Amino acid sequence: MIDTSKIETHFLFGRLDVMAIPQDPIVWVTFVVVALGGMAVLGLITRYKLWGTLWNDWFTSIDHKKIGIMYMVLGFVMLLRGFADALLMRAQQAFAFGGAEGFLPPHHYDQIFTAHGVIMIFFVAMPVVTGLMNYIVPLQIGARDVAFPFLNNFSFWMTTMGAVLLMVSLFVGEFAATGWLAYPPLSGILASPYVGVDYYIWALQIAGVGTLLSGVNLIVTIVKMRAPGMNLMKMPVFTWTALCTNVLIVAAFPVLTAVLAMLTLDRYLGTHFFTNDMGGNSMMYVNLIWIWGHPEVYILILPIFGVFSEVVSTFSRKRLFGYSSMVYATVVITILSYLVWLHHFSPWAAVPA
Ligand SMILES: [Cu+2]
Repeated sequence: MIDTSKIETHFLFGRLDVMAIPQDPIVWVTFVVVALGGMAVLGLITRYKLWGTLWNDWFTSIDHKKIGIMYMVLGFVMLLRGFADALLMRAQQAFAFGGAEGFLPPHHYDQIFTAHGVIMIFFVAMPVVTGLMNYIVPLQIGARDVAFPFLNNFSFWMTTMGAVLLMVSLFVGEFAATGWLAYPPLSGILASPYVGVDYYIWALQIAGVGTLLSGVNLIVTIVKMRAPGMNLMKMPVFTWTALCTNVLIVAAFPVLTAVLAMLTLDRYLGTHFFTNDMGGNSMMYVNLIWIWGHPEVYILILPIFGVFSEVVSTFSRKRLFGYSSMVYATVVITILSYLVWLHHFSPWAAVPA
């Protein structure tokens, strides 16, 4: 039994203390640059009196096109962070070549490595794909908006808050140093006692629920709000891939929510879902996370397949070749993606595909 009372917690700050302010000059420089850049942006918004527009026409908008654009902006902003992480990793590998230590201590490198994976999947690829579906699907089916426009805005802000939480971890505390899927026992309280994995859990939990809600929203939109006469086999192929993607989201994301909740219980209350003793089994985590994780790969790629199909047929000015076999193939991928998660259990299991 893990004695969780040994872990010091403080009122309001939980496990954060003075040591939460990073001791690393790389992080200080980043903080100064981010603070100056942030103030410059806020200054420009004030200078050009854009606060009203930003709040009324964008942040609180329930228009599917504007929410779609905000999703894609979020994705591209986070791409900058993910790209910076990639540069740091590659630079470290170049400097640390042949026995040299390089400029990043191992613990810091592991955080960058983890943050890069989490950012690229959850806060770059997902927002860009979700944004694209939000923008395009109602137009393709002739609907005025999605089925639940307010929920759409709420989903966007859930995803954004997850990204904000992840960004805060850069300057307060640390991020997980566990790899992007945080396998226990490494992500358990004994191997990772500090706040990194907690940031990981809450950022993904919040963003994951946002994604689930947006999945429900788009399924209802596609099923219930098509223009009269547009039966399923007349739907544009991008809408088909969007439908399959959102079915995958609604089936897979609750598993992510549950597995993260169990990891939370293990860490906070000393339960033993994934510990190596007391009846726990860390392989259960690996199974559950990949039952979400393999479909996740298809959540990201199916809409892009749809984009390829639409773009090629549009610019070659021909009807899409083999529309119905394309649709059936997409539906079969949707089902098959639930049956093959075991291929992630090989020794090179970190390969995310
Ligand atoms: Cu896979």
